[in-house]
Amino acid sequence: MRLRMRNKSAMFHPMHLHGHAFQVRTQAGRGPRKDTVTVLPGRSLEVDFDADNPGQWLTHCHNVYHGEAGMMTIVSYVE
Ligand SMILES: [Cu+2]
Repeated sequence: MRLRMRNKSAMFHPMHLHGHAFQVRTQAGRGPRKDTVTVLPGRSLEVDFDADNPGQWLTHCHNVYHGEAGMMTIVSYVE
């Protein structure tokens, strides 16, 4: 699966996906494997992960006050 995250704000957002590690896509190809990646202001990035853990997984900004303000959603899939 591929997630594309776009940061339209002027703030840094460390985005976290529960239940998986993902691989950050870079211009050079495959970047580091992580479970949290900072999306820079005005930038976007893509991450790939194996959909091998079916369920409902929270994904959110790790700045808690951002998550509480709404930067939180569910990634959900079945086997
Ligand atoms: Cu944030």
